[in-house]
Amino acid sequence: MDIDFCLSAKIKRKNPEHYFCPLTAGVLEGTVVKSTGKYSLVKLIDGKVVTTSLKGKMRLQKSRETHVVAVGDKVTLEKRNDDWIIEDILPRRNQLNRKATKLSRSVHVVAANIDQILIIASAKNPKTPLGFIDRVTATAESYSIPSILIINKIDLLDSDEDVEKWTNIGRLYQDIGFEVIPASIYDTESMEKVLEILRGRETLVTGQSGVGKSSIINAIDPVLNIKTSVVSNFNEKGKHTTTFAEMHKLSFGGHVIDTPGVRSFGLIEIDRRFLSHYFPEMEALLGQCKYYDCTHLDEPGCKVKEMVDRGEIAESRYMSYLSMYYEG
Ligand SMILES: Nc1nc2c(ncn2[C@@H]2O[C@H](COP(=O)(O)OP(=O)(O)OP(=O)(O)O)[C@@H](O)[C@H]2O)c(=O)[nH]1
Ligand SMILES: [Zn+2]
Repeated sequence: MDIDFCLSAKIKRKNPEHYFCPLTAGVLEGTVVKSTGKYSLVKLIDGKVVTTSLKGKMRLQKSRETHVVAVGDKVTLEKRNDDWIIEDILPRRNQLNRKATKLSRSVHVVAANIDQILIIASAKNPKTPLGFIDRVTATAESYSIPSILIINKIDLLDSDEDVEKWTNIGRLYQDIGFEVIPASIYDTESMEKVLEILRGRETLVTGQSGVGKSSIINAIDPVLNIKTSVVSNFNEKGKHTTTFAEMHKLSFGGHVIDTPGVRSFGLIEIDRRFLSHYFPEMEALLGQCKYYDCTHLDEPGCKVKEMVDRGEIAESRYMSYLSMYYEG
């Protein structure tokens, strides 16, 4: 520990009258790498991972959140006897929420302090619905977090028709402004592209079960050896192997946060009146509809609908917009 760390911990402590130096008081900083609710795994600055529990009063705070501590959180810790206690959560740069259950208003913080979201879609076995991609990109946009789309398993595309279909899907998202990488774990070049995107950054990886999240991370950084699951040929749903979000350190710099099969990802904080702001191609038309508060559903003089009718905005994107609008 150096003197800078001592100073930063002093400044970050909430009560000025309680300033003290962690070098003497035994307070340490760490990053939450896994949280199962009551207990969290925290990586200390020296790389050691310790099991921690929350200080009693912290468990009662922020009642809308089912887990007070999230993966990616920077925390201060104290060792009492043999137990590590999380004293405080340092202010978050950002946080990603999702509904705790489909109907509930309480939120589960999936991760905090992230630089980007890697959306892994699969071209086949299982085929990712575009609605899933749109839901994640809209959520990411609402938090101003960049998202990158990986279209995985392109090695499985065995007809010209399917190849063309996915090429067009890739182009659609590229034209909107997203970075798109067609990929396969058997194609080194695509894996190298993904590696460069991950290098030195804090990345949340999301995608439905079986799309190849763990396989891609393992292909890029074999040291990690994340558990992979075998996709059933019958229902294309894939076995669920990941339960809690977990942060993994990449040997070439940066971290990935592996998320459990995401059911109702995000959207809880999005006011549906602003939903079109999170579809960049619709946001670009802001102010061009006849009514300033146009919902783009069926108002006359709606520029968004006009562009959908003219094929300038993809029908699939508009359908996703409608489905999120009515759901939210
Ligand atoms: N053909 C092909 N198979 C792949 C590719 N990527 C992954 N797979 C296979 O797809 C299956 C599922 O991969 P996983 O990496 O376990 O998928 P996951 O997204 O981590 O799944 P969960 O842990 O359930 O969320 C495994 O049998 C992989 O071998 C790919 O690019 N091409
Ligand atoms: Zn409109």
